[in-house]
Amino acid sequence: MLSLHARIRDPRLLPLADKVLAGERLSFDDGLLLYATADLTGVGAMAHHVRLQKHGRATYYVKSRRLSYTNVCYTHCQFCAFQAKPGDPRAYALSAEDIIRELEKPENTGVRELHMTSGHNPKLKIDYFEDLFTRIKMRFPEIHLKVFTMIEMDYYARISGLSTDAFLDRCMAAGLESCPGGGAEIFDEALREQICIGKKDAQVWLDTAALCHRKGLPTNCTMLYGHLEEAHHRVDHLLRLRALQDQSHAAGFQGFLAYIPLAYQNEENELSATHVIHETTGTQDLREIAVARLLLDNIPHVKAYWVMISPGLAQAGLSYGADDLDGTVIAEEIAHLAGAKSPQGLRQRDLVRLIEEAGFQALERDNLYNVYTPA
Ligand code: V47
Repeated sequence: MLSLHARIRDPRLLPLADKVLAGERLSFDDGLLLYATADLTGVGAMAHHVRLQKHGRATYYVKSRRLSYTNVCYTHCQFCAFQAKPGDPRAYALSAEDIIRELEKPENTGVRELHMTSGHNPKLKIDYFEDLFTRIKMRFPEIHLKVFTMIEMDYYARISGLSTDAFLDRCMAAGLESCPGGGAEIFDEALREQICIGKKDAQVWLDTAALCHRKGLPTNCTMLYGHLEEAHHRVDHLLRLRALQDQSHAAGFQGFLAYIPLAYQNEENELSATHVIHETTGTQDLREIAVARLLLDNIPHVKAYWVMISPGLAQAGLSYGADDLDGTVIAEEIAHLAGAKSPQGLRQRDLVRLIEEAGFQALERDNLYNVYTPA
C-alpha cells in the first residue's frame, strides 16, 4: 500500500499530510490550501486516512422520513424554492392528524427517524408543537423526533413569547430528541445578507446550537456551498463550527453528531434568477466532503448527502472522508423543488448496495449512531 505522502502530487500539501499523520489540527491557511490545490486526490487521500482512523470501513445509514409541517415562511431566503407566502395556492400547514395519517402509510413502515424542517409560520406556536410531538410519540414511540433548524427554533420560541431555553424544555418534555443541521447556510455576515436577507445571523444559529448542546440535545450542522461564496467564507464557516464543538466538548456535552455539506440546488429560486450560478460539479462536491473531514476534527460523522449530489457521487464520497449516507429519506421536497435530479427517496437495499459495492460495511443506525444488528 502506498504511503499517504506517496499519494500527494502537490508538494504544498506535504506539511498538511505531516499534520494529519501526527493528529495535529489544521489551520485557516491550511483550509485555504485544501481549496486552492488542484490535487483533489491528494486532499481525498488525507481525508480518507482520517476516515479510516475514525471509523474503519463502517458506513452508516438510517431509515428516515423527511416531512415539513408547513411551507409558509415569513423569512425570505433567496436560495429557497420551498417557501410559500400566505395566500400562495401552494401554502400549507399540516395538523398533527395529517402527519400521523402520513406516517401510517405503508411506505413509512420501519422508519426510525422523523426529520422535520419547515418554514417560519407565525400561526404555529408552542401549543402546536407540544401537541404534535406528544401525539407522534404516543402513536410511534419507536420513531426518533429530529426537528427544527436553529433558526426555526429561535423563531418559534420568539413568536410563542418564550425564551429559547423555555421553548426547548417544553419541546423536549413533549418528545423532541435531536435537531437537524439546516439553516446555517453561510456564516459570513455580508454574504449571508446577500443570499438570505433578514435571516437571523450566524451568532443566533451558533448560540442556539450551544444552548441545545448544554441541554444534552444533539444537533447536526451544515454549510450551503456552491452559490456566491469563496473559499475563505467556507473555511471561516467550518472553523466557527469547530470552535463551537470545542466549547461543547469542553463543557462535557456531545454537541454536533454530524456535519453535512449542502450543495446549492440552482433552480426555481430568486438567487439563481438574479445571478448566474452553475450546478456544483463532482470535484467541488467531493472536495467539500474531504475538506470537512480534515478541518472538522472534532465532529465525528460527515455525511455524503445523496439527495443533493446524486447517489453515485455520494458513493464516491465514502472514499473522500464521508462515513454516512444519511438515509432512505422517502419524500424529500426542499432540494427537489430547487431542481435536485436525484430520486426523492432510496430503498434500504439501494443504500446497502451503494455502500457495499464501494467496499465499505453498511451499518443501519439510529439517530444517535447506535447500530442495529440484522434480525
Ligand atoms: O435548512 C434550502 C438548505 C436545508 C436549498 O441534519 C438548500 O441530518 C441547497 O438541513 N439548495 C435543509 N440547499 C436540509 C438539511 C439537511 C439535509 C440532510 C441532512 C440533515 C441532517 C440536514 O437545505 C435548509 C437549507 O439550509 N436549502 N434551499 C437549495 N436551493
